[in-house]
Amino acid sequence: MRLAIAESERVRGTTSPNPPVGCVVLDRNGEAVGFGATQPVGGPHAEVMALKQAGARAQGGTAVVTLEPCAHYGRTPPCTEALREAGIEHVVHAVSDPNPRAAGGAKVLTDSGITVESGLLEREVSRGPLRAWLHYARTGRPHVTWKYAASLDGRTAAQDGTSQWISSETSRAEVHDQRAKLDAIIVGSGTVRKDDPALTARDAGGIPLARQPLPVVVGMSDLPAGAKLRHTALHLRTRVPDEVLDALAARGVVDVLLEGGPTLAGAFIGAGRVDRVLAYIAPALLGDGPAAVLGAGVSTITDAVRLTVEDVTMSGPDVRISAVPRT
Ligand code: AOF
Ligand code: ZN
Repeated sequence: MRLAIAESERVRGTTSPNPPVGCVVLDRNGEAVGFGATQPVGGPHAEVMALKQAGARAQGGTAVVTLEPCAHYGRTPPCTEALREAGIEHVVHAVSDPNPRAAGGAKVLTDSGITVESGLLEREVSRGPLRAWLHYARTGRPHVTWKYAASLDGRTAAQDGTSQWISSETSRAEVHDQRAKLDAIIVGSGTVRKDDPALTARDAGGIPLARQPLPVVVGMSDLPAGAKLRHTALHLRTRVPDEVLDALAARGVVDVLLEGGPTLAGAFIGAGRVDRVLAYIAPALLGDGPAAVLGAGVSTITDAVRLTVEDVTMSGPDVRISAVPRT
């Protein structure tokens, strides 16, 4: 399953609105003979890719998949059929498919005499590669990660507004890698005026990576004539988070990064539309600079948006914290 997760990670950012699924086929002796991951929409699912590589060695073997194999004719035929035809005798999957159109694969497989085991590394998969898609499948809305960098005292800039570079080079490189695996990045039009970001994913040498997320600018005002995003971004003239998310869902966007600024972050937090907070905290104190969030609707301590920390990791000299709202 760890190998299947690694396969799925490779295609993250290329499959939406379908899930990035990974699959490994083992032959009857338990040797890994086929690896596969979901292809872009309309293309083969992970199981079909792995079976193709395994060829005749799949006969009597096991398929290990991060998501329950689909049982439906969608844009592609059911994976349950492909597994049966290849002579697979055992299927192990991590997460059950919440999509009512595709679900039921486990039962179809069992009914045709294949043994099925569900739930292996379910937590890793549902928090990792399938997290955004599971949220999208259950709610119909894209999954929103709000990312920010701040000083240890929670400031995102100095008093005079200067903010380059609070976080370390390591953290910034990490952010570029993440961008390449996303469907879209949202910023407010205020950030475009202030910082003129390109929102591209770049390597250490500043060269754009092959895979680029859709840049999205949110706000009522026009973008400045010379802005880098003026001709590349989708400009949504609203400040209402659900209108933004509906417009993105309609374009098949599943996994979104919200990058700023503080007013837009406040609007999403206040509307309950931040599904994960990713904070890069630099060991610096800025004193009187602006805060990371404005107007999240918290006026007294009992209104605080309480989170649960999922992960804390050092990112160079910075601390990276991943936290999710308490349910
Ligand atoms: C799998 N393996 O690799 C993926 C699955 O329109 P289709 O035919 O591409 O089907 C899309 C649905 O199939 C998607 O919403 C999800 O429920 C499931 N995705 N299933 O067996 C895969 N990507
Ligand atoms: Zn399938």
